[in-house]
Amino acid sequence: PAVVISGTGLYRPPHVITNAELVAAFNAYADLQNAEHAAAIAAGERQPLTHSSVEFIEKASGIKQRYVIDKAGVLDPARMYPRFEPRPDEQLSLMAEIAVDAARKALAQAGKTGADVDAVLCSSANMQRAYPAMAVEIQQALGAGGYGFDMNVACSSATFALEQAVNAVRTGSARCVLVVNPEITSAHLEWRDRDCHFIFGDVCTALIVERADTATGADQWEVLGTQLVTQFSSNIRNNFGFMNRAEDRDPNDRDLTFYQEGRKVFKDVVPMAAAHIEGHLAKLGLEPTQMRRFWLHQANQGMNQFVIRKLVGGEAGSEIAPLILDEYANTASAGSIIAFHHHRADLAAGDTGVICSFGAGYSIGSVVVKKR
Ligand code: CO8
Repeated sequence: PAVVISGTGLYRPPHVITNAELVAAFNAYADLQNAEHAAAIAAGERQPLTHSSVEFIEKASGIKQRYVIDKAGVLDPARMYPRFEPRPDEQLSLMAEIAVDAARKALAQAGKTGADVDAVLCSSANMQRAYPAMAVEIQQALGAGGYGFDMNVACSSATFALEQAVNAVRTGSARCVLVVNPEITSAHLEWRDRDCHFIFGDVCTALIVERADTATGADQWEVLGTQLVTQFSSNIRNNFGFMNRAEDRDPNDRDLTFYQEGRKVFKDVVPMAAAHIEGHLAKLGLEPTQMRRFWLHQANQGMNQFVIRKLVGGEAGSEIAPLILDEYANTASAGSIIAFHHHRADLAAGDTGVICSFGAGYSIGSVVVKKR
């Protein structure tokens, strides 16, 4: 049967951090560190920390601001990460809370309620806990039936989950699937590292996937095809995990949060993503130039421009490949879904486009959709 995306939803955190605020906090942190280690720096035993700059961030990435769930902790130069209150087991967890918010909006758009959902996929670059699965908590909070499970493919978590959702509906394993991507990136970003402190923002996206013959919403997108690929690389990595305690690791060790070889990633992703999209479209008998829109992963403005140039030979104007990273920064797996959420209303029935993520792994997932 034909399968459609019949609704999208977005949870946007209440606080904005501008680049100017971010850089001021980082520079204050660097000054504090340099004062604390002045003797070692003077003796040549330690390198001083250098200041960050708004101009660098905007030129290198295109990011102008980011949304975060907790602003005070991130901007406190004596802390430099968010502060979250631990919650009792009886209370809805934070990740589930933002997922439920995004899910309700997606359900409303699809004209559905939680009771219509019979599978929940919670897919994101980081899970708040080991178990029980976040998806099962979200399923209960929404009054959904069926089953739920968590999955993680870093920045490609949303597109990889979309393929699982489409297949579940196609095979009859579920009739209506909720995919949620709660990305609390502020908790795994190293805000004390000038090379990457500007990269991420918090958000949650939700998608409803169902059979076309049960869909009643006004805005339906038939899924023409999905294609996934992975290729191992440590160029984007985070070694946080359940074995850290047994390894006697310090939770502040640099490799227990996000780290990357940004230049190498940039170089690898452009040819890999362009070839992936081209190959996927060819399998469907389609050409890149026939696509009305590319909703691409939102990590770097320049990277998306290169991918589009390779695909269609032209500039990546907002008409072809809308950017949301200026406002949201990199939101891991949610980025391409935010672009799809905000930038599809102007397309007409019959128009086609590609949702495509690129992420750690490496991982690339593309979903070709057509407006009904
Ligand atoms: N302020 C001022 N100066 C700075 C700062 C700062 N905050 N940070 C670095 N600099 C300086 C450096 O010291 C360096 O100085 P010098 O030239 O004197 O040595 C200079 O600026 C250049 O530094 P970089 O080479 O590190 O800077 P880049 O131009 O490479 O920009 C980026 C850094 C923006 C991170 C860039 O490398 C990038 O975006 N890379 C792509 C990777 C990416 O987007 N990562 C984001 C998270 S991972 C993700 O979302 C998935 C991506 C795709 C996965 C691939 C799947 C196939």
